[in-house]
Amino acid sequence: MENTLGLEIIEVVEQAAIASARWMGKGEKNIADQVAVEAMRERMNKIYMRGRIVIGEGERDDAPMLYIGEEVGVCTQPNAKDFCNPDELVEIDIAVDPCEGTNLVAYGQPGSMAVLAISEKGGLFAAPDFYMKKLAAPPAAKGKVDINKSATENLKILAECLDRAIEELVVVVMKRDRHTDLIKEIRDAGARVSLISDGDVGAAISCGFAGTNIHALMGIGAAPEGVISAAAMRAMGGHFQGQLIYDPAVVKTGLIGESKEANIDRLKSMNITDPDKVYDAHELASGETILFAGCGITSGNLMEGVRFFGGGARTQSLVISNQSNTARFVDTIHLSGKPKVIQLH
Ligand code: VTB
Repeated sequence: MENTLGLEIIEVVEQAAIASARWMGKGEKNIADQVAVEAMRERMNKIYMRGRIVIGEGERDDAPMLYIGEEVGVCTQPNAKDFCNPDELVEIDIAVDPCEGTNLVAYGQPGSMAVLAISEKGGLFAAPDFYMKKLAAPPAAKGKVDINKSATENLKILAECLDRAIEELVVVVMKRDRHTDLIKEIRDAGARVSLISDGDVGAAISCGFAGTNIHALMGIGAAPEGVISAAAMRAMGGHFQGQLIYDPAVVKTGLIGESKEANIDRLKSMNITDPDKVYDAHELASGETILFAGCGITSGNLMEGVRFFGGGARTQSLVISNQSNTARFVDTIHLSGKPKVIQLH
């Protein structure tokens, strides 16, 4: 599954990023998202595959495109029998976030990306639309830091694993009221906090790469995106743990259902009987084959954003594969008309 898909999914995230980047800085987060969804779906439906969205834009009734359960790919289309042999094709599950960090795009802020993760059927955790407490850290700290431990303890472990002083560590936390105590604890422990307004997927994945100057992601973000982060971290051997947050009182901002009790019932109906379970990357992305792809919309720690030039655009993407054990940065020049001069620098 990996060979052709690995290349095609680059184009899927590139197209979403380019479409969204046209709305950068225009203060229209819904449009920036919508055009990314449309572009991602259109390119995805040209891939010779039998795909199913397991994490997407929402339930079918709320989201017309890339909704949970939507079938995507050439071989799921009504006339597929004419050119696909369904028996030969592996069914794949796909988690998408065509515009991760819609506010970032709308306000021209760094760190937004078009992202997706792919595995064989059943290989990605179909996370409910709740929140998730997350801990991401570099490969050297994998299995050593633990979301059940305090931030202070984890920072000590992280400093040891990375062979540096706590004061040298940078922890990314989303700027939210729910993180007031966490931010204080990290600062009291001696580490430095990088506050972001949105976009914790990019922050989580940045922990997997040396040289980003990000050593951990801590705090509560959205659960579905947690699965995409976990897929990337699983594929590159980084640390990722997530725990569902179903109590609206813990989140403080954002809507997660009517009450804690109603949310527990909803989880039960999804066969999640232990709502407090801590999931590691291998449980959130359990498939044998895991592929992650992301393309910068606005520039961030990992990738450049989309840059338009007369006659085209230039993008930077990242594809991570647990099969080839590669994290591949792809720099692409997209020519929309007749090429004039390709500017290399
Ligand atoms: C967003 C977004 C993140 O979580 O903040 C969201 O920026 C949920 O948090 O990247 P709020 O409801 O408090 O805004 C993410 O989407 C992903 O985890």
